[in-house]
Amino acid sequence: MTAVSAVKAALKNQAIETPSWAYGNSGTRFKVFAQPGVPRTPQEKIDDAAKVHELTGVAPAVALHIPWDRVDDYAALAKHAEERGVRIGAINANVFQDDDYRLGSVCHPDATVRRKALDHLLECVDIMDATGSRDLKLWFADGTNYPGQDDVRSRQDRLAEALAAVYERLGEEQRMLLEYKLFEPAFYTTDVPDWGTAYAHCVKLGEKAQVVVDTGHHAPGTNIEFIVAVLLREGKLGGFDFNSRFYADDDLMVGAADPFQLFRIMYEVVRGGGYGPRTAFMLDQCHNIEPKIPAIIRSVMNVQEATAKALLVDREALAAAQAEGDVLAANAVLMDAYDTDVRPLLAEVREEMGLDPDPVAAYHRSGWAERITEDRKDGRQAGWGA
Ligand code: LRH
Ligand code: MN
Ligand code: MN
Repeated sequence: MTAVSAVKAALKNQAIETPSWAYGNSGTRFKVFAQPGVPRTPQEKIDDAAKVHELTGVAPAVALHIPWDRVDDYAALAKHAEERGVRIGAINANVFQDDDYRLGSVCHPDATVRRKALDHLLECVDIMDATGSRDLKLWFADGTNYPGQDDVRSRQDRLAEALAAVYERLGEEQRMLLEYKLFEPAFYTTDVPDWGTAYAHCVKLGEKAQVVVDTGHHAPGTNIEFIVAVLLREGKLGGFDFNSRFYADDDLMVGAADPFQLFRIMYEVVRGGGYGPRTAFMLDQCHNIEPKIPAIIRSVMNVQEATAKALLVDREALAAAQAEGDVLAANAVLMDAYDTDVRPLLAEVREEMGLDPDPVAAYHRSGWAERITEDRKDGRQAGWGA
């Protein structure tokens, strides 16, 4: 039986990274619903992220998206974060929001566009240097819409060339996290559609290149925990973009659609030795209709709950049942952990960390929502893509 004290210690050390873009306005392609108090600047996004960390104790980093979080002085931005008790997490490159990228970015048939995209990726590494960020997260919207539109294999060559140039530029402690996505915005081929493609590129590049699993980027029914197990076994799991999906890349709160899947993923993480700082546990979500900060707090708590359950799995009993080929007993061990109500345990963990046992209630009592609504009345609210 896993000692509860060890489980608690592991939970106290958890680090979940929140995304700057989740604090800004977002929507679907049909409508962006503006919310009061939304940050106007990257600094204000960091302030909100710091509030989430203050209340949960386990969200010490905030991921940036460039150019959405473009500032003149990145070292000053990192200092702003540090002064508020958080640090800059992954730098997310953005080579998908420019007219030049209609036919792709690093896979584009025109070398001039490819160069422009590569320059942006290299600029992101400069930003990592300035902010102390460890991870460069690369997601490419590249792909084609129609059979014959472009040569699929040549596009892989162009991709490999760009990735190699970025890899070369990475510092000793820096990593490149390559994110895959089944489809969207490209509808016929996507240049990095699955973990196999991402893995193949990362293996060629070397140790500093790792795969990132966005939980919303798979076909329905995909066994994501299996992918996690395999990537960990190969030393190639760099991290997660956590969110929930019902249909496609819905970007809903992690653990909302399928908490059991999240538990299964976290179990493989724990089982495979991936529970630690080498795995970046990031959220990648958009809160279109619900209040953003409470939704992010809730998401952090959902990851904590899945993690607690994963840590509670009686691994000895599980191994014994598996060795005996006792299918039902083995399954029961896993389900016992999943069915445990870990909320009292997490409340205790928070109290031991000097936190309110109920971070959402603490947020509502804090007056932060009223304060930002008042303070941020003037100016342009940051939005997805702004
Ligand atoms: C792409 C994606 C990727 C982007 C983010 C905004 O769908 O998951 O991680 O950077 O959304
Ligand atoms: Mn993502
Ligand atoms: Mn996505």
